[in-house]
Amino acid sequence: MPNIYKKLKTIAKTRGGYFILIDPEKIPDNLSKFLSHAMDANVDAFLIGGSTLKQFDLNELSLKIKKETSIPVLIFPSGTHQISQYADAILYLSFLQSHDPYFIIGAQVEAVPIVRNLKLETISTAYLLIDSGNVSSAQRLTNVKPFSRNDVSAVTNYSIAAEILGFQFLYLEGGSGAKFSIPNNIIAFIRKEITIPIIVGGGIKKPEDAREKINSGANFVVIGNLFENNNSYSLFKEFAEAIHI
Ligand code: 1GP
Repeated sequence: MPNIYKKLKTIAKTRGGYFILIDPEKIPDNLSKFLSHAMDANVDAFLIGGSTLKQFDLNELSLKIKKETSIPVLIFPSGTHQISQYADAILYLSFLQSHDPYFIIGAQVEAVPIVRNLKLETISTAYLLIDSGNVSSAQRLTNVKPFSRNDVSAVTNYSIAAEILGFQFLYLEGGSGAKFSIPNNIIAFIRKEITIPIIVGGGIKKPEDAREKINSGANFVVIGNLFENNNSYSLFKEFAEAIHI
């Protein structure tokens, strides 16, 4: 059984990492072509999942990715209904700033029998939502109030708490389709305080934005929305060149 966490940690130690998010509600029309371009661009992992309560067949999507690529598949769940035995691992998210215990520990307890039964690798991930100019689906689904873009100290304190509590990864989320990406100064500030890998996603629209996130201290950058709405496959490689530094 490959240990995806170890593999990602090694990447985090050596260079920037590149994740593509595939929302099962918005699967690209020509998925095979999409996957082959992702392979050519050396994408480090696919995140699959979406901020919806709908039940999707993640098995079919995971199997297709596994059949056509050698890129690891990480589940990025919006709830316990989004788990597939064919994925390589699941980002075991805890929405730390929520005031509803369900999103901090409730769903995670609910998921235990499922992940144990499937023997799915889990990567504990503290998930923090930062205001990025519009109401994200994550916010709509959970009612969580995002951190203000100026509240560097609150986001940093939550990030430090996440590391102290033993989370393996930190995910700084602007929300899919965000107007603005996570501010570079927040990433840089947190980077000085914690050592666990930092994933940054939401609203990244240009390769140079992605590079700035890596230069500020992010270890992994997630691109979702942009590729759903863009058939320019050359962008896959342009992002790779910007991120794999
Ligand atoms: C969303 O961070 C991811 O959860 C990716 O965001 O779709 O805006 O790229 P985008």
